[in-house]
Amino acid sequence: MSNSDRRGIGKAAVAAIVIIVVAVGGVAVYMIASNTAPPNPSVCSSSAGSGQTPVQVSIYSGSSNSADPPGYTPDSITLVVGVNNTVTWTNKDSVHHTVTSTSAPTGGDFNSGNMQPGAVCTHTFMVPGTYQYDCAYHSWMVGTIIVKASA
Ligand SMILES: [Cu+2]
Repeated sequence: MSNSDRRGIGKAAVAAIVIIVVAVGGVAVYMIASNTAPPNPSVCSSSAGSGQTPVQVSIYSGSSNSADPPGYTPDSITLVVGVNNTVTWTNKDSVHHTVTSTSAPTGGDFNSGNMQPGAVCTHTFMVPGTYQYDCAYHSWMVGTIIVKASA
């Protein structure tokens, strides 16, 4: 093999490495951008309302699949202020999700921010009304909460 042949192989190898680095970097940037951009600050807390056991909502395994909606179970719940007005969502899926209100009574908007796999978000609802929420990453994930004033 001549010296000029060796130089040609070296340039091809460098070009291949550059292409691989750019491709991998592009995928990494896309994954970060699509997974870590929640729209609002998180309202999650770790504590329930006074003496309450939170109502449990599961973000089940496979909820990121658009063929397996609605992504939350139960997807519709009714709460009464002072009785059971605290909800805990648990991300049991293998990808990131959010719990983000799309429709809420005035002052009632809520957002979990990014929830990584295994993450838990607890929120206490104080404003009566009807709430709709979705996942900021998966538009087919939708849930409804009805909050009633204390009796
Ligand atoms: Cu999601």
